[in-house]
Amino acid sequence: MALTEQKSFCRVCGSACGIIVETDGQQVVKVRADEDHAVTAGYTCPKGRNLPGDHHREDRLERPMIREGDVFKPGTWDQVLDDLGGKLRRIIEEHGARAVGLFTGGGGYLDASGHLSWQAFKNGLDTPSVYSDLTIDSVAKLVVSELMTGFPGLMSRADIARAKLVLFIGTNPVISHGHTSTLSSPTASLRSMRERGTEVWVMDPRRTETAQRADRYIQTRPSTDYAVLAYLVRELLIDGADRTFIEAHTQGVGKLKTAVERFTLEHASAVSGTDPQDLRDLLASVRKAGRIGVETGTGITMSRPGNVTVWLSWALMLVTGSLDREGGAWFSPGNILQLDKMEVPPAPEEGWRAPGPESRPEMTAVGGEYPCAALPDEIAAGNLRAMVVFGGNIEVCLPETTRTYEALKQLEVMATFDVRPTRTTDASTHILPTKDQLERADLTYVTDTYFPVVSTQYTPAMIEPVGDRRAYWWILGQLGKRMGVDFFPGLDVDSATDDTVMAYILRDAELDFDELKAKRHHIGAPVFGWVEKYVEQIGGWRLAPSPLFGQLESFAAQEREEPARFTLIPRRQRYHENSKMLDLRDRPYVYLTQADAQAIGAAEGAPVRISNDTGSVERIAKFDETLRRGVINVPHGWSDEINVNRLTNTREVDSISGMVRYSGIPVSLQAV
Ligand SMILES: Nc1nc2c(c(=O)[nH]1)N[C@H]1C(S)=C(S)[C@@H](COP(=O)(O)OP(=O)(O)OC[C@H]3O[C@@H](n4cnc5c(=O)[nH]c(N)nc54)[C@H](O)[C@@H]3O)O[C@H]1N2
Ligand SMILES: Nc1nc2c(c(=O)[nH]1)N[C@H]1C(S)=C(S)[C@@H](COP(=O)(O)OP(=O)(O)OC[C@H]3O[C@@H](n4cnc5c(=O)[nH]c(N)nc54)[C@H](O)[C@@H]3O)O[C@H]1N2
Ligand code: SF4
Ligand SMILES: [Mo]
Repeated sequence: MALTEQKSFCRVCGSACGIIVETDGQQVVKVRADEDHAVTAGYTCPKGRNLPGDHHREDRLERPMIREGDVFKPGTWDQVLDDLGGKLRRIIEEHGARAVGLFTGGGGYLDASGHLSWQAFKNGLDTPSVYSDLTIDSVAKLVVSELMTGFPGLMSRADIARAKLVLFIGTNPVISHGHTSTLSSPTASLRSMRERGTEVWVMDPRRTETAQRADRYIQTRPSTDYAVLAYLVRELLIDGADRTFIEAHTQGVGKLKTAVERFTLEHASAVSGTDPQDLRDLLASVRKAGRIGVETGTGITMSRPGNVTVWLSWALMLVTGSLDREGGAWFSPGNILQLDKMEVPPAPEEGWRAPGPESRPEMTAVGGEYPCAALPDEIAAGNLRAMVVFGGNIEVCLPETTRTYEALKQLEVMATFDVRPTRTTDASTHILPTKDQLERADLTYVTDTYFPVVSTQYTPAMIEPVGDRRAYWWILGQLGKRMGVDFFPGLDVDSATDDTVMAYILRDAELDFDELKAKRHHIGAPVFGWVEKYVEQIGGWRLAPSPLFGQLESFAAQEREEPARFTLIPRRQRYHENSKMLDLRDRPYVYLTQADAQAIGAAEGAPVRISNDTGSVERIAKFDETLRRGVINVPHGWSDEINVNRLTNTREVDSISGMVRYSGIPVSLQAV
């Protein structure tokens, strides 16, 4: 048989690298980088190249199933959807729509029809019980955008092609390929940035792979970077700020000045545990650069001062006249999302506050979603009786695993879309096997605004789906018939194909589907100045919105406290993506410095118990001298007893967003 080669793009992570898929009939033989790809230009990582192995894995899900007691019974789609539709309908009749919740994770939003289906389900049922990775990942960015611009969901990204200085804080793109803004071929990108004369700075408690390729690195203590940013803003407001920009485009500079007043060099370096000379040098470099770009990641958004740190990173870019400006940072409007064409009333300075989950009165809904941390309480209170999981591994990714997993098992219905069995599917009542990425046509949809240029890609399916796997849109469309809900108004789900669904997603976009399908990739250059339209409506960028000002004030007391002896922070690894591809190469270690290990009498390769008030986890010790003393990594992705989320909790959440804390967790360590 002859090998066939087709172009596609990878969806293991949001970076959407161009790939060439070699197939022999229905056998996927090899995936390699597409040298001609306009953005990723011949780059892939080992996860993308592992797609053939992942597709042909032995334990894949191929049949729809219903659980009866402890066993899963395969059925036909008619049987499984009749049963599921009937049960969901009854629960809604008896308890209202809010009793049916939904969640989407990486197996949902990285599939265009998965994301469409999650939105369709939420809109079709009109349930407020909406959950996603947002409130266990990046919600700080949404909050800051809403408070500072009146418009939620604007994610800034450094103008890497022109900025004279780029500062990476709590993000390690060499491994992750970026947080809400991707850095394609990260090593090559960093190299060309430096060759063009961009100074690259990194702040992180770990000397990361990105830090090792930077000009300068500052090893901050976890959860304290905001102090460094506040110091920079304070000093720039005294000398070096872009007065013309501040005057013309911002409001609240006096309030910002008050907010950062306490962050003298001495205070900032004491709080962040850094050498004052490093901070002085950074300030000098920022002054010299003029405009700068700041990139933040999960090391920030998962920490207690997440909102405040993202805010001060924007404030720093505003006082230097860098935000929405060439040579600073920009916002991608996206070809599909078209953020620049939206007509939305601006949010007030306090932000939009919608009622939150009833069982957690201190929480509000943010971005139309309930915080994930509320899930176990909502189930215990009987408010939530069914969950439909759109490609999430919620046993692994949610906080306080023990309690959350027990709660999930109490649900009357849990229907999960996935391609392989997990502890989440184990706890489900209905399993809905979905087309994997090689089996479906797709678009870069949720990731529309993530790329280093304005970029949208289309791919056809590479092979036929195995077994009874179906597309999200088909499964949901058929379920809708059983529930009496038209989830996709204007789309005939009996005659539709993946392509007609892609065209349906693009129905309001200027981008024409047939054109995109023909050329596969639509690219535009970075665009500057368009966010001005939104901020002018509110009288300029809000430099110091009250809720953020309040949070910063509230940290003052804690700044004088002694840090915990051991602090856990998150870290992404090269060979797995959250809970995907764990079998490829990475092993579930606890990473710590040799000195810290010796201090507790642990040897490399020996088990160490990590514990706190929530729970405990045992892992094999691995020395890592890139970590700051007292800081440890217990990477996430693994389930059950070694799941790091046995150490995280559903109580200590952010007061504005309900975001869970996954960074800066005090723990104790014991050699076992
Ligand atoms: N302690 C701690 N917890 C964390 C984090 C952390 O750093 N530390 N990170 C958090 C973050 S940022 C995130 S985004 C979440 C991630 O949490 P999730 O989004 O739940 O995690 P993933 O493992 O990426 O994927 C979810 C599921 O999608 C399935 N899947 C893969 N491909 C497909 C497909 O094509 N179709 C379907 N239907 N399913 C598919 C996978 O088999 C997997 O079971 O975890 C969060 N949890
Ligand atoms: N290979 C791989 N790539 C991935 C993923 C994966 O699991 N594996 N996951 C994907 C997902 S879901 C996401 S959300 C993105 C996340 O993308 P990133 O946010 O870039 O994630 P990380 O690579 O973990 O980088 C976070 C960094 O924050 C640091 N950090 C932790 N706490 C603090 C702190 O308090 N201050 C500072 N300054 N730094 C801190 C950590 O040491 C780490 O280096 O990655 C995506 N890409
Ligand atoms: S960085 Fe790796 S996992 Fe992410 S899209 Fe590219 S090849 Fe796929
Ligand atoms: Mo994430």
